[in-house]
This record gives sequence, structure tokens and C-alpha cells, in this order.
Amino acid sequence: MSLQRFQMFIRGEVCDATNDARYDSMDPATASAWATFPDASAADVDIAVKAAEQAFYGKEWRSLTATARGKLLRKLGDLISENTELLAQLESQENGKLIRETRGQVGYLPEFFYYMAGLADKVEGETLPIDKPDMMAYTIREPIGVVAAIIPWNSPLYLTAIKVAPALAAGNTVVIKPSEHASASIIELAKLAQQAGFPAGVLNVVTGFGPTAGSALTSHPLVRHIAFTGGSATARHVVRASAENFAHLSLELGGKSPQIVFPDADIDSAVNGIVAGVFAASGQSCVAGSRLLIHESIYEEVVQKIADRAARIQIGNPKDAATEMGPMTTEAQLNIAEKLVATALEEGATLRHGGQRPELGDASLTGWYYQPTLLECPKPSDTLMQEEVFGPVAAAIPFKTEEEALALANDSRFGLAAGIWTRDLARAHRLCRDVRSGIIWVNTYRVVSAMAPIGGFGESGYGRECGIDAVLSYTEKKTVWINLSDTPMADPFVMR
Ligand code: TXE
Repeated sequence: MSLQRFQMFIRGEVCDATNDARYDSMDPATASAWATFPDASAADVDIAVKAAEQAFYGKEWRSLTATARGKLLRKLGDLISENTELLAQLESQENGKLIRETRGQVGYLPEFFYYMAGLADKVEGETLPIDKPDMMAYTIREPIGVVAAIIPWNSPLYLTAIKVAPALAAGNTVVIKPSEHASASIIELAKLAQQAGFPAGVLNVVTGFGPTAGSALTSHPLVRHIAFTGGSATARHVVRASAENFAHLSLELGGKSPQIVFPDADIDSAVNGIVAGVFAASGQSCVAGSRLLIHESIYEEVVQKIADRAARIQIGNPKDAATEMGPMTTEAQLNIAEKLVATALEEGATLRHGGQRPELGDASLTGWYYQPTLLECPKPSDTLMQEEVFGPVAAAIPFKTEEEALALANDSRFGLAAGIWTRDLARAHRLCRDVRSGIIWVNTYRVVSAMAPIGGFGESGYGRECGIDAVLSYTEKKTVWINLSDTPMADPFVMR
């Protein structure tokens, strides 16, 4: 089978790497190459950043009013809507996510652009009630400049939308470096932006690897803001790179999110929420609810129900609408899951379901599949209770009291999401107040909206995406002072 050939997108045109280097991208379901992409070098990244810098100061983008930028974003939302199937198929192909999930995610994608389109002309400065009688002072919010968006492979379009839509709404220009494992859908998105009418250079995509293209982008002196989603280890490189130029930073990293189940909860609903939280997308979700804290009185019942549901999960071809779990996106990620499960077993965990690569009926599916896996871990300090798997692996532990549940929930260096399952309103609110986590879902899980901020505490990162503040995070505040008096400047050595 011949490989599909993709090109990068710089200054409004498709292009190859200047040295023509390419790499193959693998189909996670079959473990065979399906496409090739340009392997960008630092020189290619430099071209893309300079294109974005030129567009940022260029007349075409600068002369657009905020309302006009909003209209472009709205048009882009419409074009995404018209191309839902193409984008959904590409994303499913490249990261092995279920087509039923990518259709749903891409179907909602326009909302991020519509929401940010509406905000574009609501970015306002303030007139300050200044305490100097002869002075007037006001603030202006301005775009920052070139934004570098570093995207992982698990939800490329969604994670791009929540960075690019607010960055463009605020008037910045962007260079995206998608994951080397999932670049195709993002290249198509950039082409749609061009079709929507964004000036050339406003949105660029360079493809390639983290240590080369990614590192060249995050350390580029013209990059003013880095929006990163990925792992903590890579984030540390990114933070160091940003120090060179004091680029602004937002980091959305991983998690080890707790799901806390109380005896008064709707148990079947909680079980479904837990399955959705850790087995959907094969657990490759930053908000995966992978630590199951279950009250001792219902512990066995809940664990058994999760194990039973896990056993019934249809594993198969992600392109088949009946499939419930597809492959993991990369072999490296599968290896991490296998290694962490082996460590858990060595540490004394009990396997309740899974723990193996599944036998699949379809001989063509030779890719990176792993069974939905449930273990009981004896101690909160166990590796599986502390380390992110980023795979379909859940670790359960019982608790006796609400205080103990809270202590367990907060016993993590991460703090991205948490699920609380209870019908007791006061208890729910107490835990919403006390659990240290950027997102808390009560009696539901894995719900997102353009309007609701996403981001973490601790090692889950900093900065928030989505919501009104997201657009402000892509601006700088400028303070303007105007002397209203006709009196000349007096003593130059005294601060006024
Ligand atoms: O991610 P990386 P990886 C977690 C998850 C996973 C671990 C590693 O626990 O096991 O991270 O996954 C680019 N300078 N998450 O290695 O490396 C890279 O090319 C600049 C959580 O796949 O973080 C890609 O575009 N960029 C998560 C992006 O960083 C660099 C999603 C993310 O890749 C770079 C994915 C460098 N030096 C993994 N090195 C979430 N929060 O959703 C790599 N990159």
C-alpha cells in the first residue's frame, strides 16, 4: 500500500522540509506505516516562526478589527463543521481513537471557534480611577506575538482548537508543532484556516520530532508564548527553553485523577463514569480517572461491576462504529502500561481484570492493543497509585471515612481532575472545596465545554485553557499615562 504523503503548512502554502527529510507515521491498529510527513529541522522552524512574526506585524492582520477576526474564526468553525467526516477519519487513522469518539469531538470542535469568535471583540482595557489628580491612566490589552503550540497525539484537534482559537481571537499568530504521531488532522485544519480567509503566515504547521523541531520552536527567540500539552518530563524541557526568552507559558500536563465513590451514589452510574473515565480512548486522556477510591461498604460490588463491564468491552478496529476500545497510539505507550502493571503486581496488587494484550478475531489488527485492566492496590504509595499510566489501567483502593477519601484524593503530585459520586449535596460541596484539582465532576465524568476552564494544580501544570480567561492569557496589558496638566515636568529626581 502506498503511503499518504503530507506536507507542512507555512506562510499559507504547503511545503516540504528544506532538506527534504521525511518520516513515516504508523497506524496504531495495524502497526504499519500509513503516511509520511516532513521531518522539520531547526531551519524549517525558523522559516515558520519568521513567517508568523511577519504576519503578526503585517498590515493585513494588524488592520483587521477584533470583530473581523471574530468573523474569520466563525467562518473557520463553519468550515470545520462542513469537513467533520474528513477530520474525524484522519484523527482516528493517526491515533487509533474510535471513529465514534472522533466524530463526536470534531462535531463539537466548531464551538471552540464560535465561542472565541464571540470573545474576540470583548477584550477590553480599563480606565483607571487613578490617585494622581493631574493624570489620566488606562490599560490596553494587546496580542503577545508569535505563539508556539506544542500538541500531543491523544486529542490533536481538540488540544489545538483550545490553544489556537483564543490565540487568534486575541490577534496573535501561531506556529503549531503537532505530535510526530498525529499531524495529519492539524495540517488539514490549517488549510481550512487559509480557506476561511486568515492571512498567510497567521497559522503555520511544522511537523517533526520533539527534540529537533519542538525544541527549536520552544527556544526560538521570536516566540513570545508557548502553549504546551504533553508529559511532565517534556514540560521541564519546555520551561527551560522558555527561560531563554522569557516566553509566556501555559502547561497542561498529565494526571492521576481520583474517582471517589460513596455508598449513597447511583452505583451503576458511577461504574459507567469510571469506565468512561479510564477505559474510553484506551485511557489516553489527560483527565483519565485512574485512581478508584471506593467506600469499603460497596467496594467489592463496585470493583466486580467494573471488572464485569471491562470484560464486555468490545476491543477492535477503531474505524468500526461498534468498537468500544481501540489500540494505544504508540508502542512506547503500550510498553509503559505493561511495565507499570508488572510493577504493581510485584508490589502486591491483585489483578481483577485484563493485564494482557488481547486476542483479537481480526488478523489484520496486529497493532498496540491492551486489555482494559483493573487492579486492587494495597497501599496509596504504590507505584500505580502515584504514576500516570496514560493507558487503560485503573487502580482501586477502599476507604472508610470522608476524611480518609479526601486524604487519599490529595495524596498525589498531580491535580488535574477528580470525580465525586454521591447524592449528599453537602458532602459533594465539601469535597469540591477541599480536593486539590483543576476540574471536579460530581456524578459525571469527562465533560468538556468551550466555556469551562481546563488546567491543573501541581504537576498537572499551570495556566487555564477554555473560558473567558483563555483569551486574556494570550494578551499583554499595557498601561498608558497621560499628563492632563499644563505644568511642566518639575524635579526630575523625584518620582511623581
Ligand atoms: O509526550 P511528549 P509523549 C504524558 C503521558 C505519556 C507521557 C509521554 O504520561 O506517557 O506524557 O508521552 C513534543 N521540546 N502525556 O512522549 O513528549 C512532542 O513532539 C519541545 C500526557 O508522547 O510530552 C509532542 O508534540 N517539544 C498528555 C509533544 O511535545 C517536545 C498527552 C508532547 O509529547 C520536546 C501526551 C522538546 N524537547 C502525553 N520533546 C496530556 N496532558 O494529555 C517532545 N516534544
